[in-house]
Amino acid sequence: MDEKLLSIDSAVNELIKKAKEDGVETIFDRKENMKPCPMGEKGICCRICAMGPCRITPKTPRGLCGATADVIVSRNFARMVAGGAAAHSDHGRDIAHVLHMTSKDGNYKVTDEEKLKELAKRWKIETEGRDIYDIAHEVAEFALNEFGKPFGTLEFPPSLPEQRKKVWENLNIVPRAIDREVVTIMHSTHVGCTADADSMLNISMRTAISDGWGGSYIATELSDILFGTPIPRETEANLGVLEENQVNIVLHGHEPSLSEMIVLAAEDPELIELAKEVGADGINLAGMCCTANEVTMRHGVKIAGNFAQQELAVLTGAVEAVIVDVQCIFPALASLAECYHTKFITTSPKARITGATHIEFDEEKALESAKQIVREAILNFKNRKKEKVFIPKTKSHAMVGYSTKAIINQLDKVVNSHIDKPGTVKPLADCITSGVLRGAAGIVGCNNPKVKHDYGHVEMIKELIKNDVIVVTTGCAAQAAAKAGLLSKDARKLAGKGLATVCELVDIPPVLHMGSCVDISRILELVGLVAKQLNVDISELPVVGAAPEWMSEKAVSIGTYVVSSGIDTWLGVAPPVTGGPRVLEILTSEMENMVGAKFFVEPDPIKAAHQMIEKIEQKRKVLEEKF
Ligand code: CUV
Ligand code: SF4
Repeated sequence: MDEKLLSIDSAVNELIKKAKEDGVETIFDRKENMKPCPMGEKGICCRICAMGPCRITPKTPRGLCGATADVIVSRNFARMVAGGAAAHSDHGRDIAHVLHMTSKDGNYKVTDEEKLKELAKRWKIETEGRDIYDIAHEVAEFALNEFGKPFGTLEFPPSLPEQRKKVWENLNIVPRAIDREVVTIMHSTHVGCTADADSMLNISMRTAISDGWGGSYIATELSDILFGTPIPRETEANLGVLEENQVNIVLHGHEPSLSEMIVLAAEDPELIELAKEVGADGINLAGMCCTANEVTMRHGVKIAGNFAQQELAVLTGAVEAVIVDVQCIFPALASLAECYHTKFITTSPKARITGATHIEFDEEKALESAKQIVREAILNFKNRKKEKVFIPKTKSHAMVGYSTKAIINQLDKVVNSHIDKPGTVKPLADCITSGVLRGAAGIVGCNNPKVKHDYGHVEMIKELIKNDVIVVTTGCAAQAAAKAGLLSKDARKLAGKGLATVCELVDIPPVLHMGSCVDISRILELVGLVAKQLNVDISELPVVGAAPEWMSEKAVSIGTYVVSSGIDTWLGVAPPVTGGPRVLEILTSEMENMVGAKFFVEPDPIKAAHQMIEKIEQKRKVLEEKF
């Protein structure tokens, strides 16, 4: 196996080599030996009841109950959507609980009062003359109610264009309460319920929409209220951000309620003193996966790497603790950490891992809990084995923190205040209608060893910006971009003339880091606002999406809500639906007639980028006739 082929990131390849020398295995080794099940790959294996498992073959075209390939594939797909929507939305719910816990003297406070009041007004909660914390608690209760309210439909944010809502109404896919949609999928996929691919996919769309425009949107808005709405700031990315002479703590997972407290704890003078006592120069925090996105957007905490790099951080031998909460955490970290001095600390009852050190994070005593966890890391510094340490030199400069509000602030730089009022997305809409920017692309999602690490993200982004398509990014895609230097303002030199000019005038990089996976709601918000500005539906905009290296159920939910929102979406890895001809037909063709967008599958990121550009130009033609 040629190790050079595994990643475009030299830090990754160097550490894969170290793994061999150290005699430990990583995902890259396990991938070599894993032979995926061909049934599972096509989605035609059903384990929904104990009469099975049933597998669809030419000799057995139906399960014992009579379920066809399409029935089985569509149910499996729906359950992936449910898993993903549940993960994002439960994260949103946790954040709502934290908002409900805020008080003037507590660990958790309201940081963005303006955003809180805006949201309160939207939800018709009285703000006049009230204590900010009374408002916060009522907003939190309102949000919590969105998960399980018995009647009515989801409260949509004002960024959702009316036209889009009509599309959903006509298809009967307007979500009701968020939990209810997830439960409906679990119910409908139970043996003896939905046995119709079309209906199953409608239900999937409704659930996915409740994630993107519901659970995830709530997670983002409430996180901003609690911890601040991100503004542009500088950071660095890749394993080179780990420090030889400091206590290195890697923050991995998703919910900012934990990582925010760790950031605070790491600033505690007593703990910094303790770090010095054990012989370190200080405490160095570095993020991984979406937690990295959360804390870099709000504090500039450096990014250690993305999903495929979590084991490699431990392999440097220089990490005192990997602190995790929920989602995207390799169970492999437990046994790997044992080969080094690293403490692998789980904190959430929702994600306990055999072999890990479990220190439950108590939100009621958040800062105290966080300090205890940081102290564990510091005390572990003495166990570091110098001869086992290897920190790759590689790191890149990046700009992060482009919330919708931050983008609008940047756009204000070019507003001619005699004609237009500041504080809107009009300059962006103008750039798109005039053709200076051909369009926009959201590049999101994970790493997947089926794709050469980071290759899918980086090549696609480069090709798009070269062709004057502005890119917004979240998740592990954003981190791939950061490591490749694409989030730096310098990356303008890789952009086409139109995009480079816009970047210069507005003072932004050509690729904008908009946050974590739940922050894809920021992308929906931005796109929705541009559509409203132009009085068109989202599906009419020259806007596309892609997940070149996706792997999680969350990504299936995301893909489904992005397409349901009217944005054509390219996947670099085929979802397990190829065994269901009708399912495939709906996802890759018929959805276009239903919601104005569909899925494309293209493993080659450059080919995919050109398909995306072609789609953008098609949409432009129609749009230009309107203006
Ligand atoms: Ni939530 S879902 S690997 S961390 S983007 Fe990264 Fe993002 Fe996928 Fe997970
Ligand atoms: Fe087999 Fe039907 Fe049971 Fe699935 S639900 S395992 S297809 S009998």
